[in-house]
Amino acid sequence: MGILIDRVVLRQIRMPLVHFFETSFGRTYERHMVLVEVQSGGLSGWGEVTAGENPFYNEEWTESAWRIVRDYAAPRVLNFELADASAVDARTAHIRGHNMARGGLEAAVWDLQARMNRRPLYQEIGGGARREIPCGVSIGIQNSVAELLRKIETEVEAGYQRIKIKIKPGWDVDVIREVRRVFPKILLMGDANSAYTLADADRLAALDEFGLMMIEQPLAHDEIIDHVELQSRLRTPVCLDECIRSAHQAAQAIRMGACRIINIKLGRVGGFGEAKRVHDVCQAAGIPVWCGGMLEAGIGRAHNIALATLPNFILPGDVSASKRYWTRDVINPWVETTPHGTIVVRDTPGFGYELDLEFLDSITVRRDGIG
Ligand code: OSB
Ligand code: MG
Repeated sequence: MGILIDRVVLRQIRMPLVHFFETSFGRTYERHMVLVEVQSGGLSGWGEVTAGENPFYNEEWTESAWRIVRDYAAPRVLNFELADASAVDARTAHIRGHNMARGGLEAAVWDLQARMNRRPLYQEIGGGARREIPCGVSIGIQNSVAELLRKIETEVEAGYQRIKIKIKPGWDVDVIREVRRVFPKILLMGDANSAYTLADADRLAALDEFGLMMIEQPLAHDEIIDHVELQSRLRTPVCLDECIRSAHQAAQAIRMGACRIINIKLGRVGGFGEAKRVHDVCQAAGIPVWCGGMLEAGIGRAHNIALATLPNFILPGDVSASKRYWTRDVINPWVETTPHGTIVVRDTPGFGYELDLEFLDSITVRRDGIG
């Protein structure tokens, strides 16, 4: 028995962040995300599009996501007999790019299928290798090093297993030296979000002495070949984020030696189907992966937790507690971490949390129904 989706409802929600989040490409104070609800015979599945507010991390942003889901992706799954959720990916594969928009819809159908089968989403996608997922935090660029050190201390005390700090030219070697002086033993890494070029290789090699777990996406978002040369000049493992949009690109990057670790983001690769294929390619090659984040609200966070139960997600990821970002989350309970820096995977059907529909309505700024 397949899945027949009779209606797709889109919402745009607005959620101010507890604290601004700054990367090498800019500061975010407030998130605007698109939520996708797919309906079938009285049941609903939910997805969250992880695109940012501006086309700076990749080409997508809130507005493009809205248009792509409404005008191109949703019409491809509506009133069409899908064999199962894994069919959604291929139904929208003719859309060039816009993986986050495609992935928001795809994830919603997986959630719907899990609810139809009364199973937790992590089981539906073939996960369940662990009952608790290991968690790290991503800490943005701060106004001062003192402020950064305070933030790190808070997160280490909360139990998070590794600390990632955002870096860029001018906020790198000296900052990491100071972090290492104060916290000599923590698992530490830097994420450049493509802020460097190969001309900066010596500067990046200067980070080798600080024993970082990895340096994430140092070079251009679409540049695998330069990462090959950079990795050959660094002792620190390179981890690719922005560069890896498909299992094919993951296989190429690994084959060429562009990285030793890959960050998998559900949206960036277009949903659970491709995320699993990236996972499998990495696992077969002995490349560990971890689950990245895009400042998600509860739905996206819950989907990330399910994804991170696949076996090769062995490194602590960027999935952390709701309260680090939000004064109120859209789900109940909020995502919480244990004192040893893990999230316990829930066993309720679908993505595992209750939606706070009343709150959701209060932060919805735009709504549209298709079908
Ligand atoms: O590169 O991992 C990234 C947030 C927005 C855009 C890109 C990135 C990030 C993060 C935040 O690092 C991770 C999180 O959601 O906690
Ligand atoms: Mg990153």
